Amino acid sequence: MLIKKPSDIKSSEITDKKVYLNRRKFIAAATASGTAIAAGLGVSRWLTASGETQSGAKLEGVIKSPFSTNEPMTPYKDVTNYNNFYEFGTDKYSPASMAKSLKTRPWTVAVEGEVKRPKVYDIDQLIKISPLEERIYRLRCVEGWSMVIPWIGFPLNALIKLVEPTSKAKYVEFITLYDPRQMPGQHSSVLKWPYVEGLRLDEAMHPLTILAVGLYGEVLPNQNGAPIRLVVPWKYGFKSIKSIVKIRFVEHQPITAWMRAAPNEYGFYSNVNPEVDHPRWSQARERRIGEFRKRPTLMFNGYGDQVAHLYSGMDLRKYF
Ligand SMILES: Nc1nc2c(c(=O)[nH]1)N[C@H]1C(S)=C(S)[C@@H](COP(=O)(O)O)O[C@H]1N2
Ligand SMILES: [Mo]
Repeated sequence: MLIKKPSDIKSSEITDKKVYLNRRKFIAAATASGTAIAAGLGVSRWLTASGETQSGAKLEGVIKSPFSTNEPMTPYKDVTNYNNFYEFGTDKYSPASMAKSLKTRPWTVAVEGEVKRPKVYDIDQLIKISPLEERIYRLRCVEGWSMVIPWIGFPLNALIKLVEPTSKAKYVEFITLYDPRQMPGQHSSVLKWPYVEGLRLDEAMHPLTILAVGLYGEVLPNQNGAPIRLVVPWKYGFKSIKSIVKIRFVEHQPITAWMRAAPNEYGFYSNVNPEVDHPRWSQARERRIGEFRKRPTLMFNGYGDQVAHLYSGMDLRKYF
């Protein structure tokens, strides 16, 4: 099985987070108030005395998933400081600081459209519909880099079963918060806002598709898409839409933010495929963050055994 036994975990993976947090503690200790707070509380709580719902709070009772990879995880500091989140700027380093001001409570997710039980879920209610699982997945960005991230979340299909799609529901559309006062990148016209993504209903129902609410044992940092984001590990990273406020079941294929911006470069499916290049660069290889030498990109990002059947008979050059 793919479940990681404690003996399989490299000590570098275990120490990385501690070392990083100690460094953060050290920085905080430079300010008077930081010192007092850092002294009394556990590493993941000291930043956020206000409790469970804040980024950095520890998530309890998380079960390990058999769908996890046993590859070494990307260091916490890279996962949380090298981000694509255009609502907070187009460079990789700005979301870590710019997204601090995003208010993730109160937060609701409206589930609507072609479903028998449409509902506006409060985020704290939504998190409880299914047991939280740790899923260590590869994430392959269309730009040519990749990471291995220990997400915490639950299968999207748990939510889909609750709302009961009608026979007309063929696709699922996901929509990010639109609030330019909180998301200054939305003043720029680099994309048409809000960010929109979509999946075919069978892709959305696939057991690998999750809604993530945490990573590395903690509530999701804002820059990673708090309070709730999609993770579809066999597709390019941009399909994994962040900070979702609406999930809509529809009859027709949604037009996603990236298709709208550059339809010849970003298709609806966007399955990781080393044989179909991006018009402006090859997708044959990738750089795993933290590694020097490039490695070959795997078909469906290495999840082919689980997902290839979804696309049997489809021309993946046409449906890219
Ligand atoms: N709303 C929104 N979601 C988004 C993006 C974005 O700019 N806005 N960037 C996407 C891209 S290109 C990638 S690679 C992943 C990055 O996720 P991470 O920063 O948690 O690694 O988020 C995706 N989700
Ligand atoms: Mo990406």
